This record gives sequence, structure tokens and C-alpha cells, in this order.
Amino acid sequence: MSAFSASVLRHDWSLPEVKALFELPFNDLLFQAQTVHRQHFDANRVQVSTLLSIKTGACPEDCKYCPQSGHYNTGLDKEKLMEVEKVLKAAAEAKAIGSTRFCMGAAWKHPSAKDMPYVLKMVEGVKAMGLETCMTLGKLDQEQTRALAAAGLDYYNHNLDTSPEFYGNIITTRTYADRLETLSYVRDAGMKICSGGILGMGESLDDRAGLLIQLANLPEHPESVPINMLVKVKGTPLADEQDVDPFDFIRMLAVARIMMPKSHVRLSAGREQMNEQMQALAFFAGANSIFYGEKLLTTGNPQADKDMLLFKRLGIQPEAREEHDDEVHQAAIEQALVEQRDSALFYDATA
Ligand code: SAM
Ligand code: DTB
Ligand code: SF4
Repeated sequence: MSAFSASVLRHDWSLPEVKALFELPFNDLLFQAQTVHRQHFDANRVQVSTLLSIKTGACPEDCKYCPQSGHYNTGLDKEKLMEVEKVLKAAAEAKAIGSTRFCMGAAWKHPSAKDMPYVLKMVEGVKAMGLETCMTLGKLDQEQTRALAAAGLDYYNHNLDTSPEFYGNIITTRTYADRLETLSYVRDAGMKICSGGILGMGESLDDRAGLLIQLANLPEHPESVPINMLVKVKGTPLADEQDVDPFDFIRMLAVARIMMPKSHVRLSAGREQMNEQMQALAFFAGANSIFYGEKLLTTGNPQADKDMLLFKRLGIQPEAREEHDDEVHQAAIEQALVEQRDSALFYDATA
């Protein structure tokens, strides 16, 4: 059955067929991805999540891309686990700018027994605000996973990052099998999975295809698939990696959309380095989620009002908005319009 006509979710993707998708002419691939996208989603809606680093830096893992690894000197200010009240304040601010999901990340190998009660309070508090909850805390055991689910955690983010074959070039302190085990615990506890990877680490086309095969061939597709463009941070071993061809990044999003038609594919880290045309192409390829707000975990992200203005120019609506959120987004758009009125962004026909 061709991927084009498939409405059944597949879990048996092979490397040759995924590579064949990547090798399609760009227009054919994008047409196919957009067609699949429209079978499952409103093509003009994009989900918005806000990230917060609840524990920053000094991580014992050696992920070569990561500014938070204690193995590299990136000049990052380390911070202990944030107070629950401060986390809830940040969540309220995320809600006020129109985010629907709040994702809390910690630079841990795994959460410790002493930290768990605070983390659970954060989940309960954010959930009580009417936001969807997401956490990324590293490896989990079954007991921790069940406790997070019971506290109201909707999504757990744990990325496979790359193919099993390339993985050892990037991380040596945690295995691919460990990651798959955590994902299986998350699924068994009834939470939604957010899992994806990074482009721009020196991986091959086979590695990109291999990552998507791992994700799509899980017993159930992850509900959320973040595709990150490496943010090159000085001091990390990957700081001088070559840029990814922007069209190859778009191809990755399109192939992810075709392979996991019902999942939200997130245009994740790296948007600050992308122009608006590239982001528009990403949405056309089937990306339908972004991180929203001026910071990712430790690096920058586009300003919220800029994103709302881009949505407005593209006729995109943020997903799952309430009445109140409409007003918030409208205010952000109006402010951005005022700021940009005199910039070269708009062609002034009266000049
Ligand atoms: N420590 C936890 C873990 O790794 O499981 C959670 C936080 S970690 C920062 C979450 C994800 O962020 C990583 O799996 C990686 O995919 C992504 N990430 C980290 N640094 C990045 C960078 N410089 N550029 C792009 N993505 C990055
Ligand atoms: C994901 O896939 N990307 C986010 C989130 N999951 C946790 C993290 C991106 C981090 C980018 C580097 C930083 O800001 O530290
Ligand atoms: Fe630690 Fe996560 Fe960064 Fe790896 S990606 S070094 S586990 S914070």
C-alpha cells in the first residue's frame, strides 16, 4: 500500500522505503505530506507549547549537543531545582500568552527520590491551571512513571535523538535501550509520548531515516514528535558542525508527517535561526506544533508576538484556544504590527 493512500497507521517501515521518500523530488514529497496532513488535521492549526528549565546545567550525561552537560564548559549558570511557586508563576505567564501546554525540563540523568515530591507538586499545580502538562526529566523507573501519571502528567518527553547506529557517537552515558525502556514505562502508565530527535549532528540520511523508523515502528506512534535543528552552543563538541541544508530539514518533517500521520510533528529547537519562509515551508510539510515563548531551555526562541504575527500572515490559528486566548493572541498581533509598521518587512504601496 502506498503511504500516499494509507489511512491505516503503519509500524513496519523499512529503510529502503523510507529512503525512497527522502529521495522523492521536493515538490512530490511536500505534496504527499500535505495531502496526508489534511486527512488527519486542520492544516491551518498549530499547537503551541511553552518550555521551562526547572533544573539547569551540571548534568552528568555527556550528550555532545547539549549546553547543560557537566562534561563541557559552556559558561552556563547552573541552577538547582526551581521552587514550585516560581514554576507555577511561569506556567501562568505561559497561559497568559496563549500556550496550551507547559513543558518542564530538568538536566538530570534521572529524577532522585528527594526531588520527586516537588516535581509531582509542579505537575498538579500546572494541571490545575487548565494547561496540558509535559515533563522531560531523563530516565524513569516504573514507580516514578506511575507517580507522574497519577499526579496528572499528560506527556513525557524523552527523545531517541538519532538512529541506534549513530547514537554512540553522540552519547555514551545512557544507552538507546535505556531510552526505549523509559518510553515503554511511559506508555504502560497511560501517558502520551513526546519523542523525536535532532538534525545537524553529522548524521547521514540513513540515520535520519533510522530515527523515524524507530519512532514509527514503536507499538504506538508517539503523539508528539519534536524535530530539533541543532542549536550550536560554544563549548559543546558539536559547536562547529556543518549547517543542515534547509530543504533537508523540511524533508525530515515531511517524511515524519507521512510515517506518523496522526502525530503532532513539532518544529522544535532552531527556529530562531530559521527565516519565516522556512518556517512556512515547515508548516506546509506537516509540522503542526511549536515551542512558543522567548526561551527554549537555555537558548533563545522567537518572541511570542513575532510568532503570532507570522501565524496571522499565514492564516494559521493556534490550536485549542479558548475565547480568552483569542484576545491574548489578538493583543500580541497588534503589538507586533505596531512595532513592525516602519520596518522593511512590509512593502508600502503608498511610498
Ligand atoms: N535531561 C533530559 C533528557 O535529556 O532526557 C531532558 C532535557 S534534554 C535538554 C531534552 C532534549 O533537548 C534532548 O533530548 C535533545 O533532543 C534536545 N536538545 C538539547 N540540546 C539541544 C541543542 N543544542 N539543540 C537542539 N536540541 C537540543
Ligand atoms: C525537545 O525535543 N526539544 C526541547 C524539548 N524537547 C525539551 C529542548 C530544546 C533544547 C534546546 C537547547 C536549550 O535551549 O538548552
Ligand atoms: Fe543532560 Fe538532557 Fe542535556 Fe543530555 S540532553 S546532557 S541528559 S540535560
